Amino acid sequence: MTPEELYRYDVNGYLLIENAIEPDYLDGLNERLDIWEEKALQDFRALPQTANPEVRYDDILNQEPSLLPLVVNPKVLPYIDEMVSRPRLKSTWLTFKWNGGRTTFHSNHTPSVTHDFYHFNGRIHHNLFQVFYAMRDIGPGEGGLKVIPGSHKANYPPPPDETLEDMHVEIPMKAGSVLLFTHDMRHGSLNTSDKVRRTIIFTYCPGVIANSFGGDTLYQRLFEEAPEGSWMKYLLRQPHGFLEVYPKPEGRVYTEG
Ligand SMILES: O=C(O)CCC(=O)C(=O)O
Repeated sequence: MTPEELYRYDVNGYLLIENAIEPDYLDGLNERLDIWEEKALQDFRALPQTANPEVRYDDILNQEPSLLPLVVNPKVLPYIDEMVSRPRLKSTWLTFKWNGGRTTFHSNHTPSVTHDFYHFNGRIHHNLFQVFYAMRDIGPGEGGLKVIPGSHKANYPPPPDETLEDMHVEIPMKAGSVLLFTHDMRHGSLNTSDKVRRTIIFTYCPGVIANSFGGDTLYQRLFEEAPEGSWMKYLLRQPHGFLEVYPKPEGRVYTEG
């Protein structure tokens, strides 16, 4: 990361990177996601009227093989390597948000939760690093993430979110861009448009942290299929709650700023 990126990320808690997915790959992914969106529409129609108009498919990586290259996306890997100690992939999900679809504001900072912890100890460390891809343009009001920049370093617990609206910064995104952020930063979203928001979200964590669900073998099949010594294999390995001895791929993939 460049010194400017490090400064911005550390102070704000997020960084937006455009053109993070090559146009041909993005088109191919979106063809696959069209099929998922048809299914999501059926699932959405089956929701009770009072439900949040959102459909989310967890563990999407094991269900949609076209997403596999995103695990080691060369535009994102340097940031993972630099800001997550001995990283591994924890969660993957696909979400569609229709008009009114929302994620209520949350974060785990103040009081902080160990699995979420952002801290600085000679370098940035995350226990939960979010990689949030826009699969189509997300314009203002179309459900882009709203954040409170810097709130990952807050010292007081947040007051009710409706009192903080003037602090919310909405982040519109172009299709194929990615928003990197610490889950310690307060964030939420609301789609007030008639466009369906389509996003893929991956979470990376240090190797000592377990998966939220699916157990330690969540990615075992993909791990076994990945080439020996590759970043793919490394990021798909099982968590190890104590001293981790699994060899990290040689060399850093980022350039020191
Ligand atoms: O889908 C959203 O708008 C929110 C995503 C989120 O809360 C997260 O990535 O932690």
